[in-house]
This record gives sequence, structure tokens and C-alpha cells, in this order.
Amino acid sequence: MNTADNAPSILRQKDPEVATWLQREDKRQATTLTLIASENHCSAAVREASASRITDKYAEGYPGKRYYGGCEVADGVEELARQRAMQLFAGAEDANVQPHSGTTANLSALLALAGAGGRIVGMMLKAGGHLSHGHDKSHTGMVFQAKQYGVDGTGRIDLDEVRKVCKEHQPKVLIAGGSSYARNIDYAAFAAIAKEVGALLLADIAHPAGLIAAGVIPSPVGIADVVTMTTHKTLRGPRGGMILAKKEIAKQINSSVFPGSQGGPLVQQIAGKAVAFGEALRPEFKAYQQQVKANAAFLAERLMAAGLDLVTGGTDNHIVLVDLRKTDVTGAQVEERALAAGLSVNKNAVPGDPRPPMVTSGLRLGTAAVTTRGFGRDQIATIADVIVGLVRGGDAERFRATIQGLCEAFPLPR
Ligand code: DSN
Repeated sequence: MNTADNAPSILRQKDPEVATWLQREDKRQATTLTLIASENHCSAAVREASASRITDKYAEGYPGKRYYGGCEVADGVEELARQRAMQLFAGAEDANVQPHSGTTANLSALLALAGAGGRIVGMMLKAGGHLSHGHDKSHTGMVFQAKQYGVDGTGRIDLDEVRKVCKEHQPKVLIAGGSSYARNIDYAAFAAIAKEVGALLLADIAHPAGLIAAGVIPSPVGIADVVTMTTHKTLRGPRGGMILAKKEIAKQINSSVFPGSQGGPLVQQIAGKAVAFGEALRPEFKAYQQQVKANAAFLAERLMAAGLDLVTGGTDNHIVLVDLRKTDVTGAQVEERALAAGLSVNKNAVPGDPRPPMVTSGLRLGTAAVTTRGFGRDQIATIADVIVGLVRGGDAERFRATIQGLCEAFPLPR
């Protein structure tokens, strides 16, 4: 159990040092507004499941086929998570809920489908892609022969370029998806390109998984051969990954996760995933995701009305990527100012960014976590005005009281 929920806790008695750190994190989250697009606040039920005694259990293998005795409960939990996942993502033929993270999910899926040394094509990190889509500092850029596509002058995916790169490189796997791409992806068009060059299509929906599960934006399930995701971003579950696969490749995918890439699954995280999927199957989740999307659209509108540039000129999902190149500040500077004001954001490269990754010319914002706190238009308007003020050089301390007021009026959900 979370230390703040049941203080004085056993942890505080047994290990006050760790308890103090965790309590500081509770306080940090309570007194900060999270606008990091990949973060959210999962429920107390998810946290309870993820901290449960099943953490002690080894369960290498899959339900009904384990390498250890005493796995009947782990089997039940994992099968429940799998069934709920397939119900949530309509059209999914198989679900693997064991990946420890999104990167592990991608690595496992790519090894299954392309094989070590195989050719892959994904979106450049700077264009909005992800490290695990073939970046040269990621094992996916070392183990595979990777080529990458960028975006057009407006920041949108250029399907002609995707086709060109695929025709030249002849990949076994084409990846669609990213970590700072604010627009819907035309998965059918990607599937057509993959088919043209004889590749399989992997859709990485780590960021918009919750919006897709709720049917608020288009889904690649049933179109892509394999869909990877994380469970802790818009999906609002515990930290972890998941892979949905078409039946004919499910066996390869499962073997690539275990024993290929991982040992024992984190059954406590799988229990947390099951709880989160159960929550996501309720009608309130759809309303929540509609609000996440509406809040992002309004944030984008308000920032642009104040004269800030956005990559692609808006958003279709929960992400807003501010292009700071026409201002006199860097992403790193705004990140620091925002933190001083009580806003947790992250600097992020924009397409064609001349600055290095630890500096950048962009600011990535996301509305998933503040919408979990209950934010609507009025609160988003305030946040937008604070961000504009910070970019224009306003004193961060001046905004601190406003952000604190919002934190108190919209506390973290239990
Ligand atoms: N850390 C994730 C994100 O922020 O998008 C990607 O790995």
C-alpha cells in the first residue's frame, strides 16, 4: 500500500529512510501538476494490486504451461488480464500482458518478426518516433538493420516518404507510432505500404492506448499485424507493456517475450493491468478520454491564440508539442521555469531541431494526468496562460500560487 494512504505504515516503522522518500514523492505529485504526456495517476485499486503479495511468485511460462508449481492464482490473474485486454481492444486476437515495458514489448515483437539482423523501418526520434523504433543508441538500432522516416514541413507523417524508405530498404517490419506525435495515424495506409513491400506492420500505441481503447481516436487493432503499448500512459494502469497480435503470429510473439527476452513475469504488475483494464471497460473511462482529447485541443487552441507555434498546428490526441524556435528560450529553460512554478513538463525535440536532446527547442505537454484530477476548460485555460507567461520570461514564482490553488482544488484521486 502507498505510504500516504495508510501512514503510520509498516514501511515507516521498518525503513523510515525509504518511507520518507516515498512520502516526498506523494507530496511532489500532490503539489505539482503533471503535464508530462507519458504520465498519469493510476487508481488506488491498481496500486494495491501492484503492491500485492503475488509479487513473490515466480511464474515463468504462460497460463496452464508454467515452469513452477503453485501458479494457479497467477494463471487466473494473467488470463483475466488477457481476456479483459482483448475485450477492451476490439478485434484483438491474442494478448501478451507480460512485457515489463514498452521498449521490451517492441524489442520482443521486432525480434519475433524481423529476427536478429533483420531489416526494420520506423519514425525518427526527432520527428516524433521512439528510441525503440530503430534509433542508433537503442538496441533496436544495433540488433536490426534500421532505416527511419521523418515528417513533412508541417510535422506530419509523409506517407510518400514512408513508402520511399520502405521500397529502398525492404524491411521485414514497418513501425507506425511515436512518442511525441500529436496526430492520428492512418494505419490502413501504413498497412498498404507494408503489404506493397512484403513487410509486417507493427503499430506502437504506447501514448494513445487509452484514447484508442475508449474509441475516441482510430484503432490499428485488426489492421496492424502486431500492436504494442505501455499500460501506464493514457491507459492509466500500472507501469508495464503489452502486445496484441494476430493469431497466426501469436506463438512467435509469446516465445519472443518468454523465454526470448524476459524471465519470470511481474505477476503483481499483471494484476494491476487486469484492474486497469477492468476500469477502462467502464463507461466513465470513455467520458474521461473524451475530456483528455477535448482538453488537449483547447490547450493547443489557447497556446496558438497567444502566438506560440505548435508542431502540426494542433493535436488529435492528448499531446501538444510546442515549437519554441521562434522564441528566445530553449525547451530545457522552459522545463526548469515550469518546475519552479509547479508544472511538471518535459523538453522535447521538434522536427529539424538544431539543439541537442538535453536542450531541445520544444516542449511536450499532455493532458492525461490533469484530466484524471478533474480538469476542464477553465483550468486548461489557466495552465495555457501560465505556460505562455513562462515562455515569455515571466517569473515562475509569480505563477506558483495559481498552480498550488489548482492542486488543492483538484487533489490526486485516491
Ligand atoms: N518515456 C516515454 C515517453 O515519455 O514518451 C517513452 O519511452
